[in-house]
Amino acid sequence: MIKLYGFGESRSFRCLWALEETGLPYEYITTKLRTEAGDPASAQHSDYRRLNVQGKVPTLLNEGLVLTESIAILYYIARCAPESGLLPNASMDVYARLDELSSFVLTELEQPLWSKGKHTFALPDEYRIPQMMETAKYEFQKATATLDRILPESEFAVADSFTLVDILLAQTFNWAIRFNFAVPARFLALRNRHYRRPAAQRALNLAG
Ligand SMILES: N[C@@H](CCC(=O)N[C@@H](CS)C(=O)NCC(=O)O)C(=O)O
Repeated sequence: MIKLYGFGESRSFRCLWALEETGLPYEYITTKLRTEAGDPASAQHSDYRRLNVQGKVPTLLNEGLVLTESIAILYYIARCAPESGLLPNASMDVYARLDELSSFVLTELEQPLWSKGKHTFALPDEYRIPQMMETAKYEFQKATATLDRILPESEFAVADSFTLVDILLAQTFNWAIRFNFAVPARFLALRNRHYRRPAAQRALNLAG
């Protein structure tokens, strides 16, 4: 059975939500961030770091397979449950668009959010640059303005149905809200629309 190690509404939430969308059987293991390595539930514990060298979440295990990148885990879950439509049965062009948007989320949209996280709590004190916050706000504003131009004004990002890129977009805007970034009304609505899905609500309950 699939095991997913995760923490709260961090990037692991993408994967937890996807599992809930599919109905696949799985076990969710809360893995605490920023706790002492001696805590057996800590992402810094030596047992966990044997699975995930960086001591980060998420990690997915399934029958000897170990995956430690949220996007790879999302695609894997989607491929384990083709009937979920998280990866739609669609044309090459639709797939290419889905890949492009996934890449945009990871390389453009979430980077300023992660910059804020790194320079607020994740990096050692001596490597934090307070001025980074203004840069992060500027970069996020640029990324959302771009997305506003490239994302169609439809219910779903691609293929007229809910896919993994909708999870990625909604979870990333949720992250932006939690980190007090200025999220345009259109993307607040996107986040709210997709978070109303029963699978998202179940995942929120599990994530705690
Ligand atoms: N590229 C990885 C990044 C994973 C990552 O950085 N996870 C964060 C939580 S969102 C983490 O575990 N950070 C460790 C910490 O903050 O101590 C992915 O997308 O899965």
